[in-house]
Amino acid sequence: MTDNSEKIADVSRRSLLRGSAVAAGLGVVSGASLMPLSSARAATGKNEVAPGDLDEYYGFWSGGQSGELRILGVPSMRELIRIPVFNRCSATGWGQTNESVKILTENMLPKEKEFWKDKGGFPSNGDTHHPHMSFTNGTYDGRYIWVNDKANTRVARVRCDIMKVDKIISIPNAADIHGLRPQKFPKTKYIFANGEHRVPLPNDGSVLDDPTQYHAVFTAIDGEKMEVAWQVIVDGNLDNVDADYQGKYAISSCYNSEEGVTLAEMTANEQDWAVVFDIAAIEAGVAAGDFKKYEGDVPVLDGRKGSRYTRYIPISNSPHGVNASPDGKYMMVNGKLSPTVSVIEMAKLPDVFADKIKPRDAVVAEPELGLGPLHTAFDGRGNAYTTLFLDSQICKWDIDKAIRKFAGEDVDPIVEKLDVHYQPGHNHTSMGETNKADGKWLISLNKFSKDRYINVGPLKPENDQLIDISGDKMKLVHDGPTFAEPHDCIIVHRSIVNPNQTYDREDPMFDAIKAQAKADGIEDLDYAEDVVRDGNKVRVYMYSSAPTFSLEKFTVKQGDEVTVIITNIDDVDDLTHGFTISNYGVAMEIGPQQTASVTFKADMPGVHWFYCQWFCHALHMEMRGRMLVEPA
Ligand code: CUK
Ligand code: CUA
Repeated sequence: MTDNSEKIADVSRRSLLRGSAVAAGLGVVSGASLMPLSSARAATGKNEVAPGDLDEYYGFWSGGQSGELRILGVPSMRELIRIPVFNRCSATGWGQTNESVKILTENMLPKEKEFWKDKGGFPSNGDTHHPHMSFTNGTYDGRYIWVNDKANTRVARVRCDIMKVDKIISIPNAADIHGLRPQKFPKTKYIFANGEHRVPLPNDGSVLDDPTQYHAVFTAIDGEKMEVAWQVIVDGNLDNVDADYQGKYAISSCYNSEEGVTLAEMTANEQDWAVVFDIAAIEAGVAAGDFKKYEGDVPVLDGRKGSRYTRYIPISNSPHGVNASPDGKYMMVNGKLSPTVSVIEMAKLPDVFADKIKPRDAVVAEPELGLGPLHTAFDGRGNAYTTLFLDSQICKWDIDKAIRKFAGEDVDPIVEKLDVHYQPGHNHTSMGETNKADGKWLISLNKFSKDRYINVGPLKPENDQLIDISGDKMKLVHDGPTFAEPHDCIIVHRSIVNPNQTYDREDPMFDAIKAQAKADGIEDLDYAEDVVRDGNKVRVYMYSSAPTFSLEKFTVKQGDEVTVIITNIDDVDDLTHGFTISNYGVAMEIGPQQTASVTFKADMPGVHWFYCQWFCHALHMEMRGRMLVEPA
């Protein structure tokens, strides 16, 4: 045995002895850790996707405080691509190209424009939590993905044909969008977005340290137009939200019914609540003019207690995740500080709104599962899988038995508990938030990896674990390290997602550039090699075709505002070029058949090479040219 293998054996022995939590999983987990990885894979088998083989599912992962979205292959857990959303991306130029800056800024609120005007124009950070796909008839339809930015109160939309963001909107009146879900039925119309933190309305400084005048605001976004349709003020904080399978209701969890501002105040009450929103009643209220306007041209309705638009269902202390069961019958509200999950029967909600029964009477089960239930996923076979943050476990439970137990029968709804490593937040099953839940895979998004990987310093990766749920027993089959911090993911069958291989030259995303080129007298943007001067503005048009740019050099004057517009005329799949100007901080991606542009000030005189930074050809290194900047 070499020194190294001794060490590995040592670590394994230590994990064998690490106490009951790990020892419980001895047969699978610790046994596997003594084997080389390849045979460990072979032993479990099913998640192995051999080199060259394709995954069965697309996993869309939020990137947490990195502000992006990621695509993973499931079950291999290979990270396939990153989609920049609210972050600045050095590789693609997202946040620098004119096209991305337009998307990032065009729907900012006036007060944001004012605030950011001397600070780069827009925020370059984000905090994405909840990526969700558009639905038709209760299942994914592969058109869009929406994702929230908690850090800057925004919602973005990704076009799934090109896997790029096409719209970002700032949400007025609300503070810090957290929970986000699209309507599932009949076809996604609204995207529901929870403003988590309570602030004055309007938040313009006229009210400051008076929390009694703070409010949380629930927002419905028209997902097609990407405009706010209406908003509702509620009591308490808003946390997570889900939509039903009937197209009638949305339900948000609310913690902080105390409306406190300190931790002690916020957790004082034994009971908080879930707020149910009656979509048709709210739309009628909007039509009848029963609203006020604050920031923006948005109707804001009053949905506080006693309102006809909402009902408040009491739930034990600080509920968190909200998850609709795939049969459409139930909404699970996860207890967080309570060891329970409250099961709301959707069919009882009309009676709740008609005041025929008390809100609490819509709760038909409340199984006690363990410590720190945060989120619940489903297998489509009547089982629910709830993450237990404090216990570091997934609890599999039988929904029907939980209901029978609540009704007084002597049955145990808990089917199995599986250790995960460590402290899971969200979990998600394959197709599990649709009516096509297929019960094959479960992902546990664990907040801590601790000792699961070689030590990389004080900042450690998260640990996303893949669990096979196709059999009677849950089986942990893969550890996947991830960087900050995928709160949530969705797992979509690959038959639903069909991105293009290249851009489409007729795509409306190129209309603005085409119009500018036309105004500059350029006949064919695709074969342009022109330098157009317009005062101290210079527009440089070129095209790329491996391994050349159509201009070998261009000359500008110091102080000019230069816009470089490049069309990549290669129409081969995977033939992306790039454009970097060295020492100018300029870099962007130009995908096959894409036009991209970037604007900068030519303040530094001299010879500046531009080059292609996306490896494209045997002569990729030679794919370059010169920008000559004449001194003023
Ligand atoms: S939240 Cu993070 S673990 Cu933002 Cu959906 Cu529950
Ligand atoms: Cu073009 Cu590298």
